[in-house]
Amino acid sequence: MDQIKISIFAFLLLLFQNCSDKVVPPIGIDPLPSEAQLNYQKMEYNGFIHFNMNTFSNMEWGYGDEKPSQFNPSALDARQWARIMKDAGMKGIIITAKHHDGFCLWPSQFTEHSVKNSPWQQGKGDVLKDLSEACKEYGLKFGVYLSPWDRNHADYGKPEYITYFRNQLRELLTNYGEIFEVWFDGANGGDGYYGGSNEIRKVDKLNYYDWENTYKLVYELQPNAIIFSDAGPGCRWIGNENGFSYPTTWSPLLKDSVYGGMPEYGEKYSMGQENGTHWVPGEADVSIRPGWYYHEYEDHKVKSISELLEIYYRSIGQNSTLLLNFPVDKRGLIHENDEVQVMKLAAKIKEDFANNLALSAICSASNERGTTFHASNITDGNNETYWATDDSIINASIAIDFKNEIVFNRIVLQEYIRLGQRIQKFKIEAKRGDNWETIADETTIGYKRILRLKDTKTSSIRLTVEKAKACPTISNFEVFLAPKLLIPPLISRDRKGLVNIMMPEEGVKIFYTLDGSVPTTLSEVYSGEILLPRGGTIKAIAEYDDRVSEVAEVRFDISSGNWNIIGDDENLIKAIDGNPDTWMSNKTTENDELAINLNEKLNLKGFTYLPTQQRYVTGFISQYEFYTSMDGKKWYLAKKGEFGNIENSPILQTVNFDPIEAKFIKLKVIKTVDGNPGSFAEVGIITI
Ligand code: FUL
Repeated sequence: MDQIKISIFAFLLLLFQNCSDKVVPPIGIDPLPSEAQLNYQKMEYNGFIHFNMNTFSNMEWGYGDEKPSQFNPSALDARQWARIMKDAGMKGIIITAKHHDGFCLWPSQFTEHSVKNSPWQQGKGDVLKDLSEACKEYGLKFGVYLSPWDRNHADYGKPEYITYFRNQLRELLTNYGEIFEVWFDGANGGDGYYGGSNEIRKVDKLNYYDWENTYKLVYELQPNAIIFSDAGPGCRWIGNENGFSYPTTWSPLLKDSVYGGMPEYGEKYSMGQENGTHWVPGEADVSIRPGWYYHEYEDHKVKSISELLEIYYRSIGQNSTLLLNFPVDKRGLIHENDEVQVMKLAAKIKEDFANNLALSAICSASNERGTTFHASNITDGNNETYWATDDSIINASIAIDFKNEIVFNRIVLQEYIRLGQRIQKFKIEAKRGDNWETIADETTIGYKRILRLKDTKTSSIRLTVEKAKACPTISNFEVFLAPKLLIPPLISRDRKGLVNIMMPEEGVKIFYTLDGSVPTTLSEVYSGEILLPRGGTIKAIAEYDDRVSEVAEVRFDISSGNWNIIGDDENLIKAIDGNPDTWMSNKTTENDELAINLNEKLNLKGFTYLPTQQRYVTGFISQYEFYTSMDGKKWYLAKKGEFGNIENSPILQTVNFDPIEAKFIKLKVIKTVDGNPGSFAEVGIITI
């Protein structure tokens, strides 16, 4: 009888162990995300809007002495912003309710420095109301940027300002429905108007704002809001304004060592820490143009599809959310150029992730935690199910077997972050014949990691976790073959006349012509050896797998290889080095000119001038005189004139004149837009 009892007991114990094995999930590894943070990370891609007084004062950081009368958009339409962002695939929008200059886009009852005293809608308008309603209509979440620094307010730097700041916060978080993110910028203190004091005010960034109590207010009014700052607590700045996070990016942060605006943040903390104490995921912010605010002179500088795609893969693909900024223009609209580019990105993302090759594959793992956390959870399209191993098993592999050989170049991985970010090191192998070949050696995964790999043919892919804080938990494993990005190739030429054609992606072929005809796949293949020192027209296409790009066309004149600049400043050469990203300017506006010895007699028909292309503009030449000479002593005025719209459109300026023979040229600055010495990125001649 006892025997039977023991057997029944043993049987029940076994049954219990088996059952518990099936249902007991791994325990979470601290720090863990909150529900609100999980929802926020799932949003992945959001839009930022910088639109405020700076849009009208043409500044990036207004001083604070601007007048409400300056704010007057002619055709503001927040529904256009929401439509574009929705179509682009974004999930939420954050707007600069108040930037450092202190002007408020809503009719705050605590200041006169707001839309209520502007001509826009006779002072009856409220941009936040318009946008929050548009967001609702388009199914987007809504967030606000409220600058802690206020260069307009008389009390900035004193305790009274904190009350003002919180009063404003209360208005924003009470009157516009649900707010998903509250953005507190790290730029704090400096010179400003401050109610007419016009002085420098420094604050103790660590203590002045008493952030803990401000956060309390936010959570009291909007319990699910994510608070952004360098130190979180909801999400953190990624440490640069390029939109790039890091191949190793941790969501945990040593939060208590960080405060907003600390100088060493970018280098020391922005990538998160393996031993971080709080869950504060990274948010990568970047503008679609060089500036955060609209400047007509950047209409030609909207980021290209290759730049935007790079940002996408280096932010969302590296365990952070992406916040892409649109500088809304003076009309109150997202500019046409910006819309075109962001929609190109949307189309490319769709194309890259169109067909998940892992969906019909068979998964197997070196270890599975009971039967609940089995291998095929990683390909079931459900992020709430995941593969996990037994607690004691950290080094484990999971393989995906395709029925036939496939070709792929992207892998998407996701950890089940509800249980913490665990993986510290992993590798990916592809099966070639009977061997496994390592194709990637990486560190973190986190919420999402996207690997861009070479086109690889295989019948099976294996992920091996080599180091983790605890047993791995992986919810998603996707495999794609992203088509090559086929944009018109970028053509440039150096001083010596050597043409460079950039391949947008490895494996893409470039075909070109020099006789003016349209290139086809039967034209010459570019291999890096085209010399055009005497000029010519080059047309090129990119090709991959029988698909071709649009044609790129560039016309070059005589290159500057034999020229000398007159003068001994070593920077002068930057004006003729063939690189539009380098530039020079003279030290003063006195005798502000650039003279060049062409070292041969040429029949000149005109000249070209490109001002600096740097983000911070200076010395755009608006009035010039152009001289020629045969001996460098006697100069003849070939042309004088204006670069009419250079302030707004600093692109290559081309000037033609009646042909004249010359060995020397001189471009003399008569006037620049800002009164600074002229900036010369490139000067060229026209002979053809
Ligand atoms: C920075 C600000 O100073 C910029 O003007 C911009 O708002 C950017 C998003 O954050 O720190």
